[in-house]
Amino acid sequence: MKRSLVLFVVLVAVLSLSSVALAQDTVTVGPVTQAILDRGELICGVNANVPGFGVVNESGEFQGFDVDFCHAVAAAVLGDATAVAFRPLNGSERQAAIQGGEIDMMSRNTTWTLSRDTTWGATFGPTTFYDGQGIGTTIASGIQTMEDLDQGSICVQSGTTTELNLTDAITKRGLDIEVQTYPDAPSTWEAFVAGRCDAWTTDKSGILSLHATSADPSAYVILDVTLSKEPLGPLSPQSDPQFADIIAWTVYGMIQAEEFGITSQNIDEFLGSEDPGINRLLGQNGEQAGSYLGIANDFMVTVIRQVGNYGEVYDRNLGVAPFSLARGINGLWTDGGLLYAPPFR
Ligand SMILES: N[C@@H](CCC(=O)N[C@@H](CS)C(=O)NCC(=O)O)C(=O)O
Repeated sequence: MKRSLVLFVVLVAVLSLSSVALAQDTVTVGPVTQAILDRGELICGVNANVPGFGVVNESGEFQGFDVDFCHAVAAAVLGDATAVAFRPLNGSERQAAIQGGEIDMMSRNTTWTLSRDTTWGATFGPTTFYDGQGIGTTIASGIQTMEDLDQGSICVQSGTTTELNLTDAITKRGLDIEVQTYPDAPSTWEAFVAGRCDAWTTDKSGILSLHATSADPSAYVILDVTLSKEPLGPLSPQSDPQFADIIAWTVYGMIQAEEFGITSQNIDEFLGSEDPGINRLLGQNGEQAGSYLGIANDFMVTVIRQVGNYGEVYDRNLGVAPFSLARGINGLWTDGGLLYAPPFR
C-alpha cells in the first residue's frame, strides 16, 4: 500500500515534469527564424521615400514608424534592435521580395487585402497603422471635391491598392479623369508638383508625409474624402508560422506596453512588479511569455527597452513636426481608438 502510494507520487511528478517540458518543446523554430538566427541579422523590406514611415536620413540610415517595427522584431529574435539589414522596395517590388524569400519580413505601408493575403505567399501581421486613401492637390487649384477633378487628371503610383481604388472611385462616380501612373513615390510626387496632374492620390499618411516635407507645405491640401480603408502593417513569408507569431506578439506587446504605461524610460520600475498581467507581458516572476514563441522569455523587456512601446514609436516618428499627426483611430481602444492587443496568457 505504502509502496504503491510512493509509486503514484513519483508517477505524478514525472508526468507533470514531462508536461512542462512538452509545453516548451512544442515550439519548433521555423525556417525564417532559423535563418535570422544563423545570419545574426533580420532582413527587412521597407520604404525609402516616405518620411515619417520609412526614409533614408542624412546619415544614410533608414528611419521611420515602419522601420521601427523591423528594429522591434530584431530585438525580439536576436536581442539586438540594430541587427537589421534594410531592403528598400517600391510598390511593385513587394510581392516578388516576399515570395522569393529575399526578405524575412516587410514593414512598408502595405495594405492588408484578401488577394495579397492569399496570392503573395505571405502572412499579414497586426495592423500597425489604420489609414485611408486620400487626394492631395494645391490650394491654388481651387479643387475641393473629387468631382471637381472631372475632365482633369490625377497622378498615382503603380503596383498599389491606390491605383485599384482610384479606378473604382472614378467608375462609381461616373467621372472622366485622366489617370497617370508612375513607378514610385518620388516620380509620382514630382509629376504632380511639375503640374502634369491636377491632383495626386495615395494613403493619407503618404500624402501628409510628402506635403509636410515639401518646399512649401502651406501650398497643399488633402481633400475631405476617404476613398478606401488601408490597414497597414508588417508581413512575413507564409512558410513560417512561428516567425509570423513572433511579429504579431511583438506588435501586440508594444501596444500592451503602452496600455500598461511601460516605456523605454521607466521599464526598470516594472521589473519585480506585483501585477501578474505585467509579469506575463514581460516574462517575469516565472510567467511564460517568449517561451511560447520559442524566443527569450523576457523578449518584451528587450523590445521595450531598445525600441519602446507603440506610443513612443508613433510619437517620435509621426507625433513630431513637420507631421504632428494626431493618433485618431490609431489610439488605444481605451482612448476610443482601434488598437487592442489580445491577452498575454
Ligand atoms: N498602402 C498602399 C500604397 C502603398 C505605397 O506604395 N504608397 C506609395 C505612395 S506614398 C509609396 O509608399 N511609395 C514609395 C515608393 O514606392 O518608393 C499599398 O499597400 O499598395
